[in-house]
Amino acid sequence: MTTIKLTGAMPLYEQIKTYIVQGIQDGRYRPGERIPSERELAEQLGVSRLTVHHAIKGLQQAGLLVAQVGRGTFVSPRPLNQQLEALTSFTEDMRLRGNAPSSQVLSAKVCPAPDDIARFLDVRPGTQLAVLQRVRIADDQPMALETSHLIASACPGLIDRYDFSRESLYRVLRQEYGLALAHAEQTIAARGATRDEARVLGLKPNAPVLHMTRVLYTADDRPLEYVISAYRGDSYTFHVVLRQV
Ligand code: 16G
Repeated sequence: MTTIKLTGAMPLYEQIKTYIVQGIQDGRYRPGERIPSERELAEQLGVSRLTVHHAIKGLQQAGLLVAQVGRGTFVSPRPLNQQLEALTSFTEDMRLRGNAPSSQVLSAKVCPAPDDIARFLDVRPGTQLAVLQRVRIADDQPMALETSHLIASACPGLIDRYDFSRESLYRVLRQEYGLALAHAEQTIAARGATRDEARVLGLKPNAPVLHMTRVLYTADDRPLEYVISAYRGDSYTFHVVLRQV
C-alpha cells in the first residue's frame, strides 16, 4: 500500500490530494469505484476529517472524484481529458483515462541553460539543467513530444539514475527527491506540427498540435521544471472549470 509522506512543506490537504491521485494512478482506487469514506481516510492517515474533506472537495472540483448523495465518493468513471485544475503528470492523466502510459526517450543529458529557458526558471544563463526529451505514448499511440528542463542541482543524478522510458518524472521528483510539487503555470496554443514532431507523432507535417509550455513550482515558490510540448491536436482535449467571480 502507498504510504503518505508528510513532508511539512506542502499543506496537509494537498498531500492528501496527492495520496488519492496516486491511489488512482497505481490502481488502488479504480475508475467508477468508491473510495474510503472521509472518516476512514482520516483514521488511516492520522489527520482530521475536515482536512480530508477539503482534499476530496478539491478533487471533486477538478473532476477526478464524484460525490453520490447517500452512497459516498467515487473515482470518476473515465475522465477523458486533462483536468487543468489538478497538477497531474502525463502518467497520471493516462491512467485516469484508462490508458497505459509509456515513453520513448529521445535524449537525456545535462547542459547549460540558454538565456530564454534560464529566464523561465529564474536562474542565471549557463546554470546546469537536466534536459529530457520524450515521446509520450498512450497504449501504443504517440500522444506528445515533450522536452523537460529541470534545475540539475535540485535533483542531482536524475538523468543517470532513472530510466524515464518506464519511470514517471513526477513520481521520481516527489518520492525519490522528496520535492513538494505545488503548482504550475501552463500555456496552450494551436500551431502546425514541425517536420520532426510530425514524424515522431505519426502525423502529416503541419497537422494541428497543441503547443504547451509549463513552469512547475515547488512549495517554496521556486521554479523547478520548464517544459515545452506538442500534443496531437486530434486526440487531446482540455477541461477547465470556470467560476463566476
Ligand atoms: C505532463 C506535463 C509535463 C510533465 C509531465 C511529467 C503537461 C503539458 N505537461 O506531461 O510538464 O513533465 O507531465 O510526466 O501537462 P511523468 O510524471 O509521467 O513523467
